[in-house]
Amino acid sequence: MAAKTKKATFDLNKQLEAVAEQYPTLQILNEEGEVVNEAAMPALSDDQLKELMRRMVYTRILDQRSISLNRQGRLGFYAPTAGQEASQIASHFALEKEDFVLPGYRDVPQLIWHGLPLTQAFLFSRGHFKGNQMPADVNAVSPQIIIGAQYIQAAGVALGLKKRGKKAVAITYTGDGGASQGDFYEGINFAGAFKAPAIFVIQNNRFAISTPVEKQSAAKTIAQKGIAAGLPGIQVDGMDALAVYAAVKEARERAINGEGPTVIETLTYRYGPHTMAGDDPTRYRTADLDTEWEKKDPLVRFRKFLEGKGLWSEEIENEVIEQAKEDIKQAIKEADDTPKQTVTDLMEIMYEEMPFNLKEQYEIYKEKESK
Ligand SMILES: Cc1ncc(C[n+]2csc(CCOP(=O)(O)OP(=O)(O)O)c2C)c(N)n1
Ligand SMILES: [Mg+2]
Repeated sequence: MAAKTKKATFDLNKQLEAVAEQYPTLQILNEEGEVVNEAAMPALSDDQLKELMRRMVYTRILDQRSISLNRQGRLGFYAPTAGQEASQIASHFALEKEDFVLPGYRDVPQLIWHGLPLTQAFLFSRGHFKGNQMPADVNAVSPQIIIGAQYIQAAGVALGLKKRGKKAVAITYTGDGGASQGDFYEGINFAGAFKAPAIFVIQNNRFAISTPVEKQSAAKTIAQKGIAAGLPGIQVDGMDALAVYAAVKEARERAINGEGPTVIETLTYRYGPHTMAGDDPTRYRTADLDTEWEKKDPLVRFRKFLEGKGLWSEEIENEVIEQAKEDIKQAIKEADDTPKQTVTDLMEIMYEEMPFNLKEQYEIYKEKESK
């Protein structure tokens, strides 16, 4: 007699769907720049709204110029940012100066708006050590290249802020690919257990280089990954500056009120290649998908919204563009004028006290460099 197969006492699909249902996408501005969620509207003054737009336009120009400079051989490593402005700039806009930023390699704009001079951002791109030295008043570390590693560091920094009684948060950014890494889970789990004031942003731009997000995980959203660690999560329209701002602002308030960390997934898209090192997006993305996302452009919809309020014009935008171009010209000149790094520079910044064997080598290089 054949053994009867036991039936599971739970419905897996129902379980997964019930979880996903709890993560609707927060949107405030639709693609036409119309407010579709008045209740979630953040309290931003007219000047703040204009400043947010100014930063997004400036960052788009910085991206375009960085791509050109890279093609001319005047920049090194560069990961394009166009398309992700709402996700990057509006999330940063909800922070305070004392907050600590732990970015990934695509998040140089947040560092710049946190106070990293453009010249240093260009030096970072060139692999110059000066690009990694944060000014004393900039609470940030240089962009992380190891996918997901910044999530564990952010948990630690946030715990440090808590122990010192600071009313500040640590914010970190990774991508959809980063959310598949072990470090991602370790970071959110630790921060949750210690109620550390951290904000974990996942910029889901649908691809980890060429791997589509559908192949990264069976989870229906990335936002829901927080719940197993006891963290609230929210999925946001990452092309909508107001929605991203509102989510991060609320997460920041929770964090500084001692309520612990939050996971925020922003649905976004990078228009350009993964980096300027040579991947060809046409081999893994369709033109239709590009067009679909370009219609959601964060600058277009925010511009329409501001124009509707009489806060923005072509003239203001052109002034921002000119200012950005001027600043970039100046900064790249300063980067060019920065002395090349030497072997002894690297040895000096690496150690507070140099080991004796390196001291010997140091003297040899000092001698060589003086010639
Ligand atoms: C631990 C680790 N594995 C692999 C890589 C190579 N790598 C660089 S970027 C990248 C994709 C990351 O994608 P995602 O997290 O979605 O971020 P995005 O580039 O889309 O912003 C990979 C696999 C790396 N840098 N570190
Ligand atoms: Mg990605």
